Amino acid sequence: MLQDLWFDPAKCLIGGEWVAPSGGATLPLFDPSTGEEIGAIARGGAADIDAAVASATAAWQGAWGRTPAAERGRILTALGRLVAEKVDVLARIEAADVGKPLKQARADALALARYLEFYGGAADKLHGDTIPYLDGYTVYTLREPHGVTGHIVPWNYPMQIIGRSVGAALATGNACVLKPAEDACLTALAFADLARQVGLPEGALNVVPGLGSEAGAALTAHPGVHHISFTGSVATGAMVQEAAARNVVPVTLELGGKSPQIVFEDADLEAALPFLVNAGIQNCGQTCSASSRILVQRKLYEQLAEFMGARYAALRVGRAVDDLDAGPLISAKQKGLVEGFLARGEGLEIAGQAQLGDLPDGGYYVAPTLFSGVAPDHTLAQDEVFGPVQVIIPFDDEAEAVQIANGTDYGLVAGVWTRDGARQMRMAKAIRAGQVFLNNYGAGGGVELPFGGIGKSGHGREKGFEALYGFTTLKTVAAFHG
Ligand code: TXE
Repeated sequence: MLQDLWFDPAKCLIGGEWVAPSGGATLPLFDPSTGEEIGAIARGGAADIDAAVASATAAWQGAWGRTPAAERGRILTALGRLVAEKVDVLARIEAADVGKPLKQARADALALARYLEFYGGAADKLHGDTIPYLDGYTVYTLREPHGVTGHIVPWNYPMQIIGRSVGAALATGNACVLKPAEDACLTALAFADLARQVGLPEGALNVVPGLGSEAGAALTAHPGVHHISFTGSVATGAMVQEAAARNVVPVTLELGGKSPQIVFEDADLEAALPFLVNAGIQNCGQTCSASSRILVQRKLYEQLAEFMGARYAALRVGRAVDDLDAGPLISAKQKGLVEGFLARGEGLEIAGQAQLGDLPDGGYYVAPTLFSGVAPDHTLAQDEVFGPVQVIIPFDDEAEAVQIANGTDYGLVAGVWTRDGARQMRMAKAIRAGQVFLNNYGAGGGVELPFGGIGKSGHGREKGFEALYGFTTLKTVAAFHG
């Protein structure tokens, strides 16, 4: 087992206590960098979810529900500080668990700390309105927590996604049941234990690791859960929404994308180039907002393909601890999925590809690959690969750029590179996406910036103040006093 762990990951954290899952079952834990089995995690099931929901209900109706907003904020702020102190250990745990290069894992831990700082500060600044109404009435609104919130988190950015979802839910007074991904539950458990250490009341945050089809399905179908936030695949997101619909429970879905960066011939190429490649290979391409399509105005096409191709050829891939440009993928399953896409790219021109050096045989590595001249309707230009694979697509004019950019089922984010201010404004309006970046991509991932998709990228908004609205329900109070 990993040296850095100070807890037993074969247990769940329910009601402030470490408890073995009811059947005592475990799942194997693999190091993606080597493929070696390095331990075991809890395989929680329906009975554990029942216990976690009961404990969250008691917290929401009890100590946590009575905690004033300012005090909730203080607890989250203290938790953010503790996370920041533990950045190195959290990064090492994450790197071993998900194969992320250490620097990127560290950035995730710092982002988690920043979410807690932001939502800690916001907790006592969310309020309702007074509404002018008929003579003799005073009308006001109250923003109240949903109650028990369920959080189903994927494996690609566990710490960041926990920060944006659990952070906002706790800030608004909800009690949470968190089901981390079976491939990445260690930092979720670590986080919940740190929360306990700073005095989060028992039951306010419960973590039940396990399979999606068992613990995940039990959580989404549970009648005691009042809101579900899910990040993952489109297919699973649809199942989550169906299950929640049976209990008429609201859901927030973040389901990834096929996000473009659109490069016009007047773009500042020097500024754009690092973003064009990094946004495709960060976290080995396993990023919901990865930019997997590069749309280039035809005049620049050859030059850009050459520049980007050279960057690809220089990329270094290694174990998480080697801390290079890219690590392994999360799992053998994900490696198989990405290799399937690469096979479907056979016959296409490869503008650049990283060389895999001397890597552990069992690790889940694939060579980052850039395809050029890809038709907009090709599977590589339509479907989410979730691996270090980008395509370059040429276009002639603005109208065609918009048509290609909007021509997938997804709509999460997009980047536009042009010096023409009027065109920037037109493109920002024309693109169907939850976030549009003008002359940048990702805007540094700011926790303040509302984030979410349209179309198959999902619905609802996370991050920023917007998330606080999503984790509350609005009550209107109309008082008649004559
Ligand atoms: O996703 P799943 P997987 C996409 C990406 C990737 C593909 C498959 O394209 O290649 O999904 O990844 C839980 N009820 N994204 O199989 O199944 C599961 O335990 C409730 C994009 O890992 O969606 C995990 O915690 N929960 C994405 C979470 O859902 C269930 C991030 C995600 O797993 C469940 C990850 C069920 N029936 C993958 N089945 C993004 N938007 O960033 C599974 N889960």
